[in-house]
Amino acid sequence: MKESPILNGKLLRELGVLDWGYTEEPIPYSLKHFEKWTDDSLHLPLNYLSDHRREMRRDLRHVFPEFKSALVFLFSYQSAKKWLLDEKHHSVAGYTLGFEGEDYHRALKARLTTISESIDVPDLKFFHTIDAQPVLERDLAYRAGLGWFGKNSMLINQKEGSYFIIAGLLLNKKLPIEQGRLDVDHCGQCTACADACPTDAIDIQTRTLQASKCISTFTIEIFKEADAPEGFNDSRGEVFGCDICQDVCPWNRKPLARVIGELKIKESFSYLKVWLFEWPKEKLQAFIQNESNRSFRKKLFGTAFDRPGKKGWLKNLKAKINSSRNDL
Ligand code: B12
Ligand code: SF4
Ligand code: SF4
Repeated sequence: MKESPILNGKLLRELGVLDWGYTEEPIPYSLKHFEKWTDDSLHLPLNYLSDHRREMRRDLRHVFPEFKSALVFLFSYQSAKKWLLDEKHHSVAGYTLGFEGEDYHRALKARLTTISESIDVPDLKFFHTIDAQPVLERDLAYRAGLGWFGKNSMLINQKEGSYFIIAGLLLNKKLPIEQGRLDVDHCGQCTACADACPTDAIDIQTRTLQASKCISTFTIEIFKEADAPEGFNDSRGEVFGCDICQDVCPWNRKPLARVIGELKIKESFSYLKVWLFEWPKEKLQAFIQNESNRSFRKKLFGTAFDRPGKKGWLKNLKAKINSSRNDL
């Protein structure tokens, strides 16, 4: 990770930052790709990408009018990922357990606040962007020199792969930091991600997905109403999110091989380990069936898992009942 007198490198490492970058550019370089994607309706059923917030994504000043620069951080979930790949479990996305079981929106907001408090620049204002804001965050990280857009559409960092969450601090001042140098494509002739995707969601020409085909959409975003995309039952038993197109990416091999340490889960979320790694599917289903939606969501509050609620979880588990991981 690079060093700067403005940022405390030791603190960043303690907070799980793999790398960081800086940009003064408010307009996404890949905007036309995003606009074509939504014009072609490839985002559906994710309507929040084409409503009034589509316009806001064109320029960071629509989100934070005082914008002059941004610091962008890559927060690791590599250790959770390594653990998940090594253990027998219900298959869940790595990010869900990457922040000690806490929902990353909450966990990273706190970490960004800690970072901002450590920056000693007078009258500096901060605006946090972590997933939920109308900001093209992969492009923000690209502009900050943190990686390239892989064919699986992930932002990939040459040294650290793609198992990280992108979070940004938009600032009202320029900082004495060199802007990131734009990375170039390192995918070459590889097509492993598109070949491995069980639902054929990836278009390697445009480096985007058909959102309606992605297991992540089906299991996290549209949890109640949709049918499983074709090919879902050929997956590894994904019950919450999907990392397949990252797990096969050669750029994630070295970073995972470097990971040491155990999976850390906060004491208050320790039940997750039991539910997800000790109970067989039938036991988890029966448990959820006996809960009211309210009490089930209350139990999961603060984790990444509460969003689909009882109905969504039962749908996710049921869709996999005949899968190859039926022995779980
Ligand atoms: C909507 C969304 C989804 C949707 C759609 C995903 C998609 N690929 O668009 C769904 C629900 C499917 C999804 C799934 C996941 N998501 Co998501 N998602 C988002 C969200 C909210 C918006 C993304 C978006 O605008 N997509 C529209 C497409 C067109 O834009 P894009 O993905 O940024 O792609 C850019 C490049 O591909 C480029 N581009 C496109 N074509 C071309 C062609 C060329 C030649 C070039 C050079 C560039 C280029 O332009 C695009 C626009 O900038 C962002 C957070 C945010 N605010 O940005 C997180 C985000 C993209 N997701 C993230 C994650 C972690 C995931 C999952 C791994 C979660 C999981 N395990 O289930 C999966 C991964 C699936 C995948 N392979 O993308 C991370 C990605 C981190 C990273 N390393 O890239 C983000 C950035 C959240 C965050 N703050 O960290 N997600
Ligand atoms: S996350 Fe899974 S379903 Fe979505 S594109 Fe990647 S491999 Fe395909
Ligand atoms: S699997 Fe291959 S093609 Fe896909 S993102 Fe990784 S390097 Fe690029």
